[in-house]
Amino acid sequence: MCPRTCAKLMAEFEADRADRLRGVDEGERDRVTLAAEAERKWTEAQQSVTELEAKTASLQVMVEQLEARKSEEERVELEQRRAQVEKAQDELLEQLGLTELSTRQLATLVLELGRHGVENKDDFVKMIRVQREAAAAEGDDEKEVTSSAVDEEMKEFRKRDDERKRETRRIERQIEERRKKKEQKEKEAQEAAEAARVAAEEAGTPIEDSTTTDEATAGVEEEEEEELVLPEVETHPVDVLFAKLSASEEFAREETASARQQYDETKKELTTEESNLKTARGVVEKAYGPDRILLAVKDECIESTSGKYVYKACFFGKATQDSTSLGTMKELKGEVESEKDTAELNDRYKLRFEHGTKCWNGPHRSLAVDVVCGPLPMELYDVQEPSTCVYSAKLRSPIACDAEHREALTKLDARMVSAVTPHHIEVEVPATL
Ligand code: MAN
Repeated sequence: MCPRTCAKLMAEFEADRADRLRGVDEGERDRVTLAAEAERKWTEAQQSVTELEAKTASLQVMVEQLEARKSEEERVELEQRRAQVEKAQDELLEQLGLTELSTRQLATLVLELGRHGVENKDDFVKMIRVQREAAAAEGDDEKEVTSSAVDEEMKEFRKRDDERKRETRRIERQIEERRKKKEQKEKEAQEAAEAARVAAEEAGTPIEDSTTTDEATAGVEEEEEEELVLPEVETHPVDVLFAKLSASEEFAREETASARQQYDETKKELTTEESNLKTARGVVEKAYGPDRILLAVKDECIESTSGKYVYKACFFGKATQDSTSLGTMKELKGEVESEKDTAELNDRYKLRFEHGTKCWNGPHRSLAVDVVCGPLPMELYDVQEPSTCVYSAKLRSPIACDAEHREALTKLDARMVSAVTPHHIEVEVPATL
């Protein structure tokens, strides 16, 4: 019996109950907002999947077409390159004078090359010439060996090269003269400075040592002279011919390059969109509970400082204790479980984070979060570690404020109210409500 405290207890119970119901009311209102947000996101995600499916399908077709075009262009390029190389080879053979040689002479030439190799391009041309002369001697008419194009080229080249060598020697001599002249001037300047120093010393006004020779040489003025440049060495005519052959081997068509580029770019775009589609499908394939309510908060993270740690849990993401992983959120299976007849209203929504960093000598860390009905903002609280590396926490969120919650709450509330009416004053108010 509580004749004196009954009224007070009753008042407290009523205040507490009113508070609680207010929280539930607000939570329910916030849940309506969240449900609308979830619906919006759901429609958006579905649209996104539809769009991406269409986009990837058309990209797929484009990629196939572009691949076919690329192959065709590459085939044409190869064909044209072969023709170019052949043409360049023919020209080269012609210019080197190899076309006039018999198979036997050509074979001899190959053997010669195999046996001795060639030191330089001049030797190469010489070896060819030997064979050409042999070919002429074999002929009945003992005709003169006509010069090949490269022979002619080389004659001119040699003339120019001799001139270049003479010019090089001339300039090198000039450079040497200039160097000597400069040395001489420097020497004279040093001697003059030294003489001045001695004279000053004798006159009793010595000049400080450091201001003598160095400054004297620095004082030697460079005369304005034209720059001496050695003539450039010209590329050997045979090298020029071979360079043409190499260029033909590099032959590339712009059309082929552009077809290749278009194919590569489209293929890359397809890969990107396929990955976007995968992500979008991942969104619509998940379970989000009644009204798909959890989609509204997908990727949101809630933090809580407890003891010396900061705990963080992200919907459909990871949970951490500072930088230590407490696991990844387990996908919900179908609808969120609802245990209708339980008095533990607040435990109906459970989120599990599993397979976090392994505990020393223990399990992989995990966190179980019970979602409790309450208004926004969401709050993570009551973080505990009931056994080593096994964590639990509560999350206040409108998510749990659904119709079933209201129904169960009403029933429980009716029971509680009748339990604490004045004619049953000996009944204790349960701590849970
Ligand atoms: C860290 C934290 C603790 C945990 C120990 C186990 O200190 O993750 O919560 O109990 O490791 O070694």
